[in-house]
Amino acid sequence: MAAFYSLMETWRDRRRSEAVAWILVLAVVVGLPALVVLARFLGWGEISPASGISLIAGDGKWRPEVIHAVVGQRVRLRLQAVEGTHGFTIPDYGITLIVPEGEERTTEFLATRAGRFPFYCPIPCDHDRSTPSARKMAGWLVVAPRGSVDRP
Ligand SMILES: [Cu+2]
Repeated sequence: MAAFYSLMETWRDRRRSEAVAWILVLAVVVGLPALVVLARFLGWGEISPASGISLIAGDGKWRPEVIHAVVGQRVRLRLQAVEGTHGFTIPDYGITLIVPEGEERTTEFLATRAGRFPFYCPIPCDHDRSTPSARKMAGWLVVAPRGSVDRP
């Protein structure tokens, strides 16, 4: 009889651990995708793979002078200095780098805030010397709100 009870006990324990295992499997199989969908829905994190934007410094300008992104987008900037050594900074996004003449640099950032953010060349290059007070080689990063479609 004792052996029978012991067997029943083992069977019940096994049923319980099986149930726990199933709950864990369900949590991963159903819960994880649900969490991802929820995250997208609530607007956490990125919405798309990196979008690449190329900027070229030369002739006293960074071109293009306006670059676009959407909140939630990861933006990869490719910066080339074809004439002179220049810098590139978007202070609001904490981006600053120097691009030596004839070289290129890349940087990535996640567009987290909508708005218009100035960029410019922060180093005293030739174009700054002519009019020291003006921010030369300047332009705008325009970040549209999430979900907007009016982008180039
Ligand atoms: Cu410059």
